[in-house]
Amino acid sequence: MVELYIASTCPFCMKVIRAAEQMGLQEGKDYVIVDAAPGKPGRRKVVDTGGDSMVPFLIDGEVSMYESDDIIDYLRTKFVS
Ligand SMILES: N[C@@H](CCC(=O)N[C@@H](CS)C(=O)NCC(=O)O)C(=O)O
Repeated sequence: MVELYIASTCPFCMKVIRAAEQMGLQEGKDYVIVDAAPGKPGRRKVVDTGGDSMVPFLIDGEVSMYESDDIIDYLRTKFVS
């Protein structure tokens, strides 16, 4: 399942979540949200996987990416198009 690493204070993260909801995607079915606020275990996973301490971050199997617009495009291609 797609993992979305976010921080609740991050507007780029909220943009991704809003877009996912607008696509009709369901948390727990299509994607899981992982708290990646600074100091949380999710942030460690972000850094270990992608090399940067930045959110939003998507992991889907071997695929990973940081940019919110790229993440939205990825979700649209995977689930909608
Ligand atoms: N260009 C990125 C910007 C992401 C960004 O600036 N994220 C901020 C939080 S809103 C961040 O991760 N800052 C470092 C941190 O929170 O430690 C995108 O659109 O996804």
